[in-house]
Amino acid sequence: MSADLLIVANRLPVDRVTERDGSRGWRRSPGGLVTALEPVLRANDGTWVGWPGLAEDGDDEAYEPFEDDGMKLVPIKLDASEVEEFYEGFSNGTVWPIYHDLVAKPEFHREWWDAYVRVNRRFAERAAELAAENATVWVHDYQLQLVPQMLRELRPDLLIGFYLHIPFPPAELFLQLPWRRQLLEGLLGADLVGFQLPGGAANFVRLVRQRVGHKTHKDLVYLPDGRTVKAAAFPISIDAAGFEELAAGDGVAARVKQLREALGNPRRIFLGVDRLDYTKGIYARLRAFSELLEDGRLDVEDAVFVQVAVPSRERVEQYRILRDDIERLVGRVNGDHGRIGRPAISYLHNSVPREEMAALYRAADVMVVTPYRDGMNLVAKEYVACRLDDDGALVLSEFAGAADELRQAWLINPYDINGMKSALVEAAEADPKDLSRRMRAMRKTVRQHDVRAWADAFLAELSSIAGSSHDKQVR
Ligand code: ADQ
Repeated sequence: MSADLLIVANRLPVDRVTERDGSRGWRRSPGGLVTALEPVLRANDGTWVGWPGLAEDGDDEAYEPFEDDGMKLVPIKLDASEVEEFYEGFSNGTVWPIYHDLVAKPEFHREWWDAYVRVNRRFAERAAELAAENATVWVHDYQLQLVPQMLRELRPDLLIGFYLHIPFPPAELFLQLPWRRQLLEGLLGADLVGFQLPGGAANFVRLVRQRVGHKTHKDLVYLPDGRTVKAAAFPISIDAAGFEELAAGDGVAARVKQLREALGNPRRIFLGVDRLDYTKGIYARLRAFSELLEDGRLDVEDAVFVQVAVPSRERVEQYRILRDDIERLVGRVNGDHGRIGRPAISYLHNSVPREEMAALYRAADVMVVTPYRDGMNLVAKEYVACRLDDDGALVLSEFAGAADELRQAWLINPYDINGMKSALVEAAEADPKDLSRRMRAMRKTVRQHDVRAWADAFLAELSSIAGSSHDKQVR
């Protein structure tokens, strides 16, 4: 196998599953990244390298390269201690909280770092084996920040792009990392380092200048070996047309009606949809809603909050604590404010199929997206894409990357509970003309900047680097 385009990501676009009859199979993960990269992968006869999402199960066949629906996939094996130390540990217990403004306390363990280096090397070595001469390799996200440098050492002929899906923090936070220099040098192995927002790219370039000592000019870093690395923003998006089509389906319209009825036909449905993560601000938003009921500014007879939380990182202690806190709050609010058959908060701890998600988006009058920090937040964009009638209100945290584009949302500071409460009431009571003006503008933005445009922009920038005379010399 020899690929001209390689995608390297922590997860494969399919999950290893056990069927009812006990046989093992693969199930396509429905995420936007797969939708975005699939056409690019096909057009370039590309290959995707990633972990299938379970600790090594002894079934070696599961780790052979295979094809799924025309996509070439190469699984990488992690054993149970690597899942614990590389994935749950360094990736999600150290990097994730530091890169999200220290919303939770990061932990630093040298053995977690050792596992991170080891697993990054495994990904790099596999990519080096698979890539054709002068191929393009696109490495994704915070779990694999060392891969660009490791890969470049093994294969200097390759064109290497890296994209970070989460925020890149300011120096004050990043500098806490005992391995800060190694991480910066890891990323500098790429020709192009992509971020969600220009602020992330600027933080990175400043750190490289101050801490690694390389010369920089605007978004460029000049390395002593003559190579140039570009750092730039490529805000990710969704398959907007796909969501519109889904939302327009007959089944979805019928389901919207059922949902409203099941909720007691309230005048206003508020909706939250998130991975159950402490960065998403789920607890504070539910508290804001419950205070509105207490204050009498909302009434349980005509307002309900639907919160769908998809289980996430359940073996990490902070996530278990968060789940307990949220579920205790939901119980208390429903106990205090609900009526028989009329809970104030309708809470699901579950993953929801795509059609059901579209129905929920269409049923919701106010979408509430309140992360303390979020690289982009695709849920906000999905809601907008599904509002086919240009109605509905979006309440959106200023600290989500999406706030840069969705300026017509009710933008809030998630730390300011009173401000959030006012925005929820204003959004729920807004004049339909105002709603329609805002939603039309946001829908236009999401349609114009969809996930295809995102992938095309990144890869076009990367190949223009390949074409620049400076890099030709180096290669
Ligand atoms: P996430 O932190 O996972 O992504 P987000 O961008 O909102 O956050 O994407 C979540 C995805 O999961 C959405 O497509 C949503 O539809 C889906 N989802 C959420 N709850 C679900 C449920 N209960 N059932 C089924 N699906 C559900 C990371 C970064 C983000 C960045 C993305 C993409 O943290 O900031 O936007 O990557 O780069």
